[in-house]
Amino acid sequence: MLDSLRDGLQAAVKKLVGANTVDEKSVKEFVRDLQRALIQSDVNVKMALEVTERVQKRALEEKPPAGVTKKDQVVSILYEELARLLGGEGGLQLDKNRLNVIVMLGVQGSGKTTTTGKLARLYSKRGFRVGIVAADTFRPGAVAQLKTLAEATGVEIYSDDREKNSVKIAVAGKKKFQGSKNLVIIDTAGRHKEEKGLLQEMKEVVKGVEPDVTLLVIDGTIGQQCFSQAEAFHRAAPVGGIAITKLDGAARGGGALAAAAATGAKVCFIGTGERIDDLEEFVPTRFVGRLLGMGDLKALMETIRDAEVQVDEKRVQRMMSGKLTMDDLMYQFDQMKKFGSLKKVLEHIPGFSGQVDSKELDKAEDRVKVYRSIIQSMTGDEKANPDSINSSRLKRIAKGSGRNEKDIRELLSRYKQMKTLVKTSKGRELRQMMRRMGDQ
Ligand SMILES: Nc1nc2c(ncn2[C@@H]2O[C@H](COP(=O)(O)OP(=O)(O)OP(=O)(O)O)[C@@H](O)[C@H]2O)c(=O)[nH]1
Ligand SMILES: [Mg+2]
Repeated sequence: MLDSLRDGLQAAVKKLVGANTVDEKSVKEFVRDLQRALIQSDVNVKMALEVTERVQKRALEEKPPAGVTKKDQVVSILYEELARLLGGEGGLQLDKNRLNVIVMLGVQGSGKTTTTGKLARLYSKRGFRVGIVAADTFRPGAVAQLKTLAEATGVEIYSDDREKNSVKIAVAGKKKFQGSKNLVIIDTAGRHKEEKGLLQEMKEVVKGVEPDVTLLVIDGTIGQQCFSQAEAFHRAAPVGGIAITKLDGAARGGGALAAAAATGAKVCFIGTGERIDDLEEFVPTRFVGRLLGMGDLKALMETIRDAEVQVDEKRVQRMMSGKLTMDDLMYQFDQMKKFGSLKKVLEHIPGFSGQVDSKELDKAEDRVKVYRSIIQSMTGDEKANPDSINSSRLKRIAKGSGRNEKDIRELLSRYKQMKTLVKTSKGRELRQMMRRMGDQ
């Protein structure tokens, strides 16, 4: 999907990551590469410049959060800005407890009928009772095409071969499914004797059925022309959402997506192939993540934010006074885990520098699980004063936690190590250490 854009962006990232240092020169070069990749994908020139200027400004001005390298930060800025360019999160807000009506709009061949079938499949899988309505009375074969799709998805279809008025069919279809279904999708005509007639018919269908969503279907291969097409439809009937089809291999897909988002209407779905399952809800962060060969950006961003370890000042003060409890130790382990999971995420991302031995991390996490269960079996007094744990207490804790005594001795020795570290370190060093604990 969107191969050329993906290749262009990935090449730019690779070059940045391969550079010795990230300085003004390499950032500017990175930004030029990005511009080229976006424009080649038919992203409107003005938009491409705007987004890359923001990337450049932020890359030069913002400091990376603790534990994140400059390169990683610049790449994550790119993710954020691209996702922002592509608008908010897609999908539709539907309520299973009532009848939801979707009317499909779009010019001929854009993919309305196919997308109707795909949506029927998607929402049936999610437990909706779906009915589809064949309100395209213009194109011969339209009803048969939809019937085949209805069969493939196992949803009920309403059609009326004798009725030539599409508004009447749409209204009758909605009425028929009222009560028995909770989602009705109405497929309309894309062809008409004249364009004005098509827009007029749409207006009437929308007026007649009062849909919850008018979903405009646009062929993604037209690139940035999406913008004017969406605007023309929006004037005729307010567009509630956009589905962009044929993004599989569409060289101009990047432009189509950006232009559609620029109309202010939400891109809800993207079609990525001719098969019935080739439809997905459009989630810009996830999409951009995939473009760059990584997972969901949002998840990554959250992990990065989580990993910006906040040093708990009260805790530092107490520990400085020589009082170190088992809870403090657990707190440290938890901080380590945050860093660990961040590194694990980063590790899967080409271009990110996380050189992590994930087996080691897993092992460390397993140990922390063991320690946690041991600490849970301690009394309040034992947790506050671990030095009071003698051999009979040790036996009791082992029994209570289901762990062996060796594990408990190991935990106690980690506690002692930590205590020695705290004793010998100064306040500033301790804060540093708490921040960096897992970063080794
Ligand atoms: N590759 C690819 N082809 C698609 C996609 N969506 C639709 N198509 C194809 O595009 C062609 C037109 O799709 P239709 O669903 O018939 O379009 P329509 O908007 O209903 O067309 P009219 O009924 O004539 O207005 C078909 O050959 C579909 O298989 C997609 O996401 N990817
Ligand atoms: Mg059709």
